[in-house]
Amino acid sequence: MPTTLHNEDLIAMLCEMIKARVASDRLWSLQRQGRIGTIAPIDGQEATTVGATWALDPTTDWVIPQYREPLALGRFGPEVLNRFAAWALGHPEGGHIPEPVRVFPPQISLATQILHAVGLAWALKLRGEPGVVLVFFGDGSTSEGDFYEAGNLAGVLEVPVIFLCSNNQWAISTPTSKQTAAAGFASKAEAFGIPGVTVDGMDPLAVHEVVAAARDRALAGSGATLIEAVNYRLNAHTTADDPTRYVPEDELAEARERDPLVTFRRQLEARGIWDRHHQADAEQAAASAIDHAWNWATNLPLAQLDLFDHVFANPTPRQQRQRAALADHLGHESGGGAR
Ligand SMILES: Cc1ncc(C[n+]2csc(CCOP(=O)(O)OP(=O)(O)O)c2C)c(N)n1
Ligand SMILES: [Mg+2]
Repeated sequence: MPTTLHNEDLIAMLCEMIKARVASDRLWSLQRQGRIGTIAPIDGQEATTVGATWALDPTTDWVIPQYREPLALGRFGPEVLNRFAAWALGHPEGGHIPEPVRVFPPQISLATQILHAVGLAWALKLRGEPGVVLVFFGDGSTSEGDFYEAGNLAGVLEVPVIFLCSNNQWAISTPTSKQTAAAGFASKAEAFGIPGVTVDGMDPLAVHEVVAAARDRALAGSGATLIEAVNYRLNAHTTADDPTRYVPEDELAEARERDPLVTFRRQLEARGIWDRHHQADAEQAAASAIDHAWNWATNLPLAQLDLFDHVFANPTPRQQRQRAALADHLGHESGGGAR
């Protein structure tokens, strides 16, 4: 797995960042049309996600996202975007992990995925399998107990995990200044006995470099690293949020100047490997990718009754009602409860 990036890698990275932004905008508009539920845009966090995943090997490494990153995980295969569209539709297929795609489903329950990452990395270590686990989480998630439990266990076990805190400066309306009194989120690594690194999360090449180093360290058997990628949430928290009520206008304007889609594009133009034709082609390809994902998701067969199996031994009254409604919808006889 080369850690040196060639021109074709840089082009592929910018294409993926553009795809993420276009897909994010499309899902936003689908939500406004009432066709999907709440969605969390990725604007401003594309460089962090893409830079990090380009340092990984999709054939051996694993990614455990929070709820924004699946828009920018094309490095691990187009299936990730397809399944994200299904997830946005509330289709159970959105939670499936088809082999061999090594990406977990989106996680909304803050910080729980950090524990899953340590467990998975521990399994890789016990089985002697190659690969590392990279887990994304937000600045707000670092206030959860799960973050500390996971970090502590990873430090003790020396497992091959990379903790990537995508610090977009906000946890809904809570700014980082009210999230922690520590000198940055990377400093929390000290309590776990692992290295902590802060990086410019608006620069995909800088993120790539620190994740590649953390991966080398993990593969050498030296254990975990905590990376804080400092970026900025350029859009609302979710489609249910109104950031104009709390994000300072001047701060947002300053962050927009550092929009990674603009700055990285300029870098590639300066290298002579990108121009407006490439840009138009990339935007067209991005629109096709989200069209395809949406078509795939909307053409999936309806959920079946086994959706309710293996949830609770004794289904709740609400689950029984939902199961009966689905059975009715599917034209089946309702079993009305546990099977
Ligand atoms: C355990 C838990 N508590 C609270 C929430 C409600 N909640 C959803 S998103 C969010 C803010 C998360 O902020 P951060 O971790 O910084 O991620 P970001 O949305 O900024 O990417 C909160 C509090 C939740 N989803 N899970
Ligand atoms: Mg945040």
